[in-house]
Amino acid sequence: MSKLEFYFTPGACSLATHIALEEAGAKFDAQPISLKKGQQYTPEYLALNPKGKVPLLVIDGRPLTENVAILSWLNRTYPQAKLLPAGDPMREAEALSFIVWCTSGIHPVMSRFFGPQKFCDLPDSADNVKHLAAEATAKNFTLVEKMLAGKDWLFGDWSVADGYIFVFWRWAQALKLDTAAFPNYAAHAERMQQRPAVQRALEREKESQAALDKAA
Ligand SMILES: N[C@@H](CCC(=O)N[C@@H](CS)C(=O)NCC(=O)O)C(=O)O
Repeated sequence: MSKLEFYFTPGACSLATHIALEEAGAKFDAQPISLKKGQQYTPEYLALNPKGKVPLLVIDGRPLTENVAILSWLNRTYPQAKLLPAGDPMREAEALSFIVWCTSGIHPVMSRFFGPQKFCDLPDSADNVKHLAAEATAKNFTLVEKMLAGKDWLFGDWSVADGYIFVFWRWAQALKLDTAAFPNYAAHAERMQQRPAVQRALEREKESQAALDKAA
């Protein structure tokens, strides 16, 4: 088996990969870094990931970035875990299409809440950036809500697509967005929290956050 080093930040989008690692039963060294403290910009980290982002999975010394690429690699490396739908290429492609939308459609919109000044640096524009982000997020969540109607999981059995949308649900709660219109999505988040692999990932993220806060 490959030696895996997983760089992540508690609560960040790297949770999608963190959950998949746990669901796959992978053995890995957890390497939490603090984005708040700028640890993504240290020379050591940039040597591994010049983009200065999490997640990063170093596989036998070779760095792999981008959630979608890492999730695809995990799916192929741990086929027994069925991280993407197996046996039906179209179904697998649909799930892949969905996680690409997570990374390119949902995530960038929600990023506006966390750094509005990166999207518009005109004076007093932050509230407007966030207002527009809230509208666009509600549209995205409406699509997710419809996809979850009458289903436990997005693509039949649990897949990494479910892990990915859980990240955004948690962000919405942390941001105190109004999510009352999304009961299917809320129930999905409840189901996610019942999964032992998800509980392990969340527990490690909690402990890692405490350690990062404590460190100088
Ligand atoms: N498309 C990338 C996005 C990675 C990304 O934007 N990660 C954020 C955390 S959610 C980050 O590391 N931000 C640090 C920064 O921009 O300084 C992926 O899905 O892996």
